[in-house]
Amino acid sequence: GSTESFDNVTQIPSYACQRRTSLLHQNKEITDALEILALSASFQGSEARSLAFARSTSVLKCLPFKLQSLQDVKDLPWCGNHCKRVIQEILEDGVCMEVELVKDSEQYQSMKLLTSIFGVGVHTAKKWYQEGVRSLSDLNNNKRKLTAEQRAGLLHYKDLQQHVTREEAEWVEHLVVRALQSYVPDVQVTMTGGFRRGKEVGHDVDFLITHPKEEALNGLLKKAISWLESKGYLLYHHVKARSQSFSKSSTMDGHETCYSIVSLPNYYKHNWDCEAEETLKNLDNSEKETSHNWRAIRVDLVVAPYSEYSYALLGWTGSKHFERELRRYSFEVKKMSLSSHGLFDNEKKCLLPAASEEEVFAHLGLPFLLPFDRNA
Ligand code: TTP
Ligand code: MN
Ligand code: MN
Ligand code: MN
Repeated sequence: GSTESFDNVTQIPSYACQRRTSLLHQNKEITDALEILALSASFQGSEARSLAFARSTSVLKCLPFKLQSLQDVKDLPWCGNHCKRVIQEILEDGVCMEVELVKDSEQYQSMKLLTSIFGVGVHTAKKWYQEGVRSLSDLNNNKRKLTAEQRAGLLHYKDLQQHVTREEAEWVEHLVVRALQSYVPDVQVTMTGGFRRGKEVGHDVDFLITHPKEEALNGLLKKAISWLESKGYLLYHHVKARSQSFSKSSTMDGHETCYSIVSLPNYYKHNWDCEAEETLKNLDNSEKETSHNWRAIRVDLVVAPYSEYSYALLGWTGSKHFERELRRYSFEVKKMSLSSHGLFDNEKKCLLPAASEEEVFAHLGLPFLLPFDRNA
């Protein structure tokens, strides 16, 4: 890199929430490699190692130039010897042997496969791997006890592996808004997660639901779910009730949440503005009877009271690493505890209300970052 770039590097702040990280950057080969090592470490239960790789990956994602030599990373935060070894190998040989070995290993491949099933986390995948499970057919053949979520995950595995496009996400938004508005016409619905950060595809679609009057939200999620179910749109759902007993310092989220799988009819593309049910009536029978004229999409619905909305919006927009860093910064630098419910000042012993995401950043003394710049 040039001298100019080098000067930039020394100014890169340590916490990801202090930096702009857009979706596009110039060192994807290297960050892909480091992300594999982070994932592999988490598969092995080494959370600290996984976090270290995640932090170096995130720093490289905000570099404004393509790395040319190890000199370029000399003064980068979180870029330790292991990370430097990986970078050097990729700069010299185009690949890193350690990463290639991980990718080829049976444990990494099986863990990646198993954790890609909806409802299967690292803990469960590890247990199954130790019991000899290597493939999806191993799971189906075995008389293993699966949760309802995991059964749905396996049933719709192929569909859920495909990316959700923005067009599909917008169709789901239209559907979710219709379901909610049939009970509360002025309900507020916002698409959060990766799509709000500008991603063109996602693994699911996330929505945050709120209303200035708290009573309007009572029972709304359950009613919207029944609406979707009665029209045949719900393939699976699981509701986590609102819990008010969340600890101020924990990252646990107590909002009422619905984790679901929605069926997206294939004909939606030709009939964007039509009511889907009307369209269904007009299809000829041969079209109706094709075995798979819909596809499964993962959808998360979160309900937040208006007073907590800014915190919920910030918390559900991500990225996951950005959220982790924002909480770490709040705690370590500001002595405050951040969650998707609020911000608690541990020294003044008080909650800090916020009417917008901008106000949350201001409470934390951080320059405001647009969702597009939170792709840490
Ligand atoms: P995801 O939907 O898992 O991820 P994503 O939308 O960033 O990416 P993808 O395209 O793969 O779907 O999570 C969305 C955000 O919600 C993420 O920042 C983490 C956050 N979140 C939870 O997932 N669970 C929680 O309990 C809380 C509080 C936040
Ligand atoms: Mn998402
Ligand atoms: Mn994801
Ligand atoms: Mn999600």
